[in-house]
Amino acid sequence: MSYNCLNILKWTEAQLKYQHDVSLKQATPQELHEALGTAVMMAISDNWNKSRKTRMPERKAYYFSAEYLIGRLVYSNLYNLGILDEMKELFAQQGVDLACLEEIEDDALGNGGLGRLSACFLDSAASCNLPLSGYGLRYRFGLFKQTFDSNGSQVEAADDWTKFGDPWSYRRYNHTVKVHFPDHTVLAVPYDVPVIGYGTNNINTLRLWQCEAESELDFNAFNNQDYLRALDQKNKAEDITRVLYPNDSTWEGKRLRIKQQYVLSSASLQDMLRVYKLAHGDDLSHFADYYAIQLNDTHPAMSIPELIRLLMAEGMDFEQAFSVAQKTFSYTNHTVMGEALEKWPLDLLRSVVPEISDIICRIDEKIRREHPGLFIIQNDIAHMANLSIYVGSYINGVAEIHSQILKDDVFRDWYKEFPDRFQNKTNGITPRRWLGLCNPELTQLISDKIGGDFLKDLGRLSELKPMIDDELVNQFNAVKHQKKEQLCKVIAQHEGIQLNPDFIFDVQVKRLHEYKRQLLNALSIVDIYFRLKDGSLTDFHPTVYLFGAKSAPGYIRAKAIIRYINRIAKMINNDPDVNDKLKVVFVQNYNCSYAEHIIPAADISEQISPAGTEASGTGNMKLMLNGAVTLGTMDGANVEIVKEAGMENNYIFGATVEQINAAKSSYYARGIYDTNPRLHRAIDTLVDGTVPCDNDQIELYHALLDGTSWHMADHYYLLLDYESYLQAKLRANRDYADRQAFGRKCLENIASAGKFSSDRTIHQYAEEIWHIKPTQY
Ligand code: 26Q
Repeated sequence: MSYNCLNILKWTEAQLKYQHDVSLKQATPQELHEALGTAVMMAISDNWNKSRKTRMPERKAYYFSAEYLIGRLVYSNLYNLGILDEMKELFAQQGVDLACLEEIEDDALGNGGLGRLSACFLDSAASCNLPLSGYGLRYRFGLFKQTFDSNGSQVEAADDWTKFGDPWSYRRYNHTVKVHFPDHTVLAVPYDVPVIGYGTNNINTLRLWQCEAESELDFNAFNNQDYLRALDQKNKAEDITRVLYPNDSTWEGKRLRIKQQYVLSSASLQDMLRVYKLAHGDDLSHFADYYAIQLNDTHPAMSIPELIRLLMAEGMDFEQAFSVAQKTFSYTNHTVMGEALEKWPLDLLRSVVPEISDIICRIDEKIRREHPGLFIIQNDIAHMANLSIYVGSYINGVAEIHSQILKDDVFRDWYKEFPDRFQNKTNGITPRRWLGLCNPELTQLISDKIGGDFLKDLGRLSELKPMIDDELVNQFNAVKHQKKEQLCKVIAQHEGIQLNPDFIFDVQVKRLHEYKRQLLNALSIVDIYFRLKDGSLTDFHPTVYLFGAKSAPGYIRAKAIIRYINRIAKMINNDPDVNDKLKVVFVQNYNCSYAEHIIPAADISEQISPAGTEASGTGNMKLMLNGAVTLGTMDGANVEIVKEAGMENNYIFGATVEQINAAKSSYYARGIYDTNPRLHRAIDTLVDGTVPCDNDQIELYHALLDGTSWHMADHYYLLLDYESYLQAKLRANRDYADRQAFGRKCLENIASAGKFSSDRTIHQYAEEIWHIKPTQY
């Protein structure tokens, strides 16, 4: 495999001339991006075609996901092709700095962890030569862009990500399929995105569906009435893939969401059936021999009844079709929280997808007959997770503790009936984007030590362990300092705030949710602030607390937390008494690209959800891999992180799952508030005017101390874990003073991060669920 960089440069120039009539130097970053993208697409086309053709006759896996949080593709694609540095060099010779492409916006067709996981999996499968294709939706608007107004409130703006074109996909109109609803039929038009493997010729495909109206012809109607009706039809079709639902970890039962899910399901399956027939003929009874489908949560679970429907339309009987579906599908669960499990009212389902709801009813009758006590439908509500466990080969959780909770608790009755179906697949992250690309300095340092291309075999990081000595620690600390300097520039530019790279960088970056407890972090910062002011906290190393998070636009409490943190930040950052010790920054519009700047600069990784709530987390892995210590609870993948890297190299605090369960029935948050004067004082800042107060903050205050009609006080146990958290946080802060000892902990974490490569995860899916093998042409 070798790509001719000079050709890519020439093609880029030609594209610029042809498309925009500008030279390399005249081109805007957007024009340059489009032209370079097009040139790269030309360069890879032979390999892409060959990859597709070799895969035709083989057994393959398909990843069905409503979300792909891909991030910015231009650098990662050049990186995976192994030509990023050379292309930078070539452009530099032409007087063009490829750093200008930092302006290009992310492909943000996902919310958070679940969407980013899909993207990491695709990268890993392509890099490991595994035959995995992705199917998803091409939302016209991705995840909203976030700014803060002068009150500190989140303001959302539409993410018009294709405004300057989308060079990284081909519209394949010839593979368009029709999807039927009772009142209209829409076209699902596929856009193919290449998934370029790292260190291999293999290129996989992500196929994203975009809805369009069937009858463009009507636009030629002479009659004005017809024209308007045609426009209505056009909007009605395009509405379906107009926007990504900006929720994360909460479930919203919306009609349009059913339509999205059905389009994803039906279009993808029709496409697979077409390819199946080409490769294997018309006998569909062997469908499951060639194809495995992974459902990324229940969002695409309508694929189950839809496959049964399609197979029956081809002449199979229900039992046969059921059996094929059962062999084909497997389901990954990403949450233990009841409110996030999808449950569709049957009448709503029937009005949007009547045939699907009929088949779900049939499946419900079958399970009630064959497995008394289990159900899909209860009180006229269809439980999509139940459907996915029943009509599937395997169900898995995404970290050991999470998979255990699924068996013990969430799906207890199902585990009793189908114990062999339950598996664990601990999440992972692609080390290409999350180390090689975002932290070339650390990558170089590691490769100087252990040699070879460890990004393809991350387990080799353990070879570092015996090499950790004073010199390596000094080198690591120097790299960390450099990454902090770089981040300071980015933050100065984006937020207008000047930070000092000699501070500790304490980072909490993730979606804003009550269970993730950003408010706990904020309260501890307020407490520290008061202690610094009254002089009771003396041995404190200067620290900047960094937040990055988007809130679902309708999530009032989450938005109140953002506002509160911004107000705290303003107070602290403007207080000369503490300015040489304490800063708080909530960056705007946290996304993949911002993460690529923040994560390499972090010293401390805040992973502070109450035990038993975060299914896995993946940011925790990215931060570990970049040499941050974890300040966290025994939750999600944190448990496995400290198992790998050692308790002594991380800062673990708080109640365990067992302890929380034991405390539950007699939990009295206000009792803790009454007996902890410092916590009392910190919580009071929500309402006492220390910072501007509003009704939503008052509501937050009461939710912590008094509860609501639907929840006990302090549902996420902030007060329960508070003192233990603060002590761990202050201990980490003190430990930082010994730069050798602290740097050693960071390196121990890096050396133990091998397990968390998504290459490992994807191999486990391939072997234990999909039964597919790597192949190369
Ligand atoms: C559902 C219905 C209607 C509207 C929105 C949704 C919806 C969308 C996204 C529900 C949930 C999500 C996202 C969930 C998610 O990101 N879960 C995270 O998945 C990660 C990958 O496995 C885990 O690491 C995280 O712990 C988990 O929170």
